[in-house]
Amino acid sequence: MAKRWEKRNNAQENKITKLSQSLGISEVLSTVLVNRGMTDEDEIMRFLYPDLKDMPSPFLIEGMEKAVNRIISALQKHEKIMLYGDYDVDGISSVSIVYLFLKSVGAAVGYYIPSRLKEGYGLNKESIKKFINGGYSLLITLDCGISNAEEIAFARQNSMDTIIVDHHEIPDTRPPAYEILDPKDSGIKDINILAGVGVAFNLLMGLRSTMKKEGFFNSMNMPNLKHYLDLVVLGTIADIVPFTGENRIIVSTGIKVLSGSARQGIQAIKEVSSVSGDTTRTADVSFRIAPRINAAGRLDDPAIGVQLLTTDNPVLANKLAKALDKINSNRQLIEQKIFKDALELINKDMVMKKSKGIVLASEEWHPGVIGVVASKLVEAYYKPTILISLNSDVGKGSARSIQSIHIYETLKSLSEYLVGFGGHKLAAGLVIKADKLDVFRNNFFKLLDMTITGDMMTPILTIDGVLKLKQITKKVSDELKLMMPYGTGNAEPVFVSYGVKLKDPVLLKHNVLRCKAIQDDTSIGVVAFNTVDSIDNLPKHANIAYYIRNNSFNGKDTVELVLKDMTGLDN
Ligand SMILES: [Mn+2]
Repeated sequence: MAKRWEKRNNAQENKITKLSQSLGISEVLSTVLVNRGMTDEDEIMRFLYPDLKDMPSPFLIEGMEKAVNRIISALQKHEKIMLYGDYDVDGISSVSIVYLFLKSVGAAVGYYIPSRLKEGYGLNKESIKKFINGGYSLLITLDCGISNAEEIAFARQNSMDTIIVDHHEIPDTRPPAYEILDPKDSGIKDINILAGVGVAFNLLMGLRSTMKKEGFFNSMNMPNLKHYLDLVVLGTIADIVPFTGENRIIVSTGIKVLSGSARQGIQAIKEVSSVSGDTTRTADVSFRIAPRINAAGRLDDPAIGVQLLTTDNPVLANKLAKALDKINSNRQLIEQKIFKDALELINKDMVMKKSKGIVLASEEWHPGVIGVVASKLVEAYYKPTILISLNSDVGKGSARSIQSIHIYETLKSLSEYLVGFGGHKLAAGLVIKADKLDVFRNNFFKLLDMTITGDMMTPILTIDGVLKLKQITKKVSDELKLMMPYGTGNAEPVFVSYGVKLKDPVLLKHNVLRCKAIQDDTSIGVVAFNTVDSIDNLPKHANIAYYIRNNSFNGKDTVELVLKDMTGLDN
């Protein structure tokens, strides 16, 4: 699919040169940093060399002191503490670290993860009743709770205090909790991006430092919080939060801790996911580990994830990891089937083919998997997409959108046709009556027709800088690695070179193309994935957009360009 190239704000040359000289970095790296709005030298050094000692104080999160003191009082009085988490990787890793920490300091602690299918998202009164009957007097919600004002009021009426540890937007009605820890409360940009598990980790930092001050660790071992980062990194990567501020420190340190993790559950899940031990990458978490842990929440009992991450029994860990792997294979099959169904439905529907959005419904689609498929359809068609899983006269839908369409706002203006909806800019969920489907669909398309104009339906490729090929050296490529790990909010830099010659193309297996890019006296190897299906279709002159990476071949590292997009200049 053709892309719209959009350059980042172009900073003045003198800033770039100045920064490059004062920090001793290449003009290429300096261009990327300055164009991304970084000019403060200390900030840049902290960005290039993320370090745990730069973690912001946990007490920057409003309410931390009061929450910590309540938990310490529960410890002293041997109160029973219930942890209640969301069923995704973020919720599961949040519950796991808080559970492990509280256990290690001798707390009476239990946990509960609701079933996605039977109970749905967030708290419910039925489970709260069970906790109260079980003698629990303190409830800690993790990666959920902020939208459960009614349930939390119910807990309060029954003498159970609730501490909310969440990162979702705070609704107009603040729940009557004992305390709310949600970094969205603060305007601090380095922390209001935390995943749920990042907030949970902050709670542990706050707890540990206060307990240390109060002498708790004179008589027991002080937990080493760095050892929890293998779990914190899971939820942080899986929740697709920006890799900036505190998250950058968590991910860059956490991925190393994960690589060397001795935790039984981590070793077992890596084994079934074919992830190598000592060099675990963020992509391994996104595409191998997280989907397996998530699969349990989608199709089965999400508590399997917590059991896996908290057990120290290697036999049990292996058994649970294998179970997750199997559920995940099943999830993949279901997903492929729905994707295939969806493509067929789109192809035989003339309206859908021409429309600026996609709305499909079926009785046969599993509600736990349609969101993943909707994302794949957005990738394939670049249209706002809604998939609905029908159950007799009611449908549950997952919506995924493109950059220029705020899907939550769009649903809001069509709310007269919906039973309910919620979500964010790019992803949302909805509930609809089956007999309202047609009218909803027609109005959704009409609305998109009015809103989507010009090139809004062409995906954007953000360009970090324009380079001459001679500026690209192995040294530059090595230096750019300081910007890793890449992810949301810290994308791998994309550069453009204008008017290069493309020579000596070879098409390899799996649609991999190799050729040379030549400009003046410089020639650099290029690799392209799924770009052309025949060498004859490769232009001889082009403007190219690419990543700069190292290619290791026969033990030799050379710099190469990984092609992202190109515009042929032959005619
Ligand atoms: Mn979350």
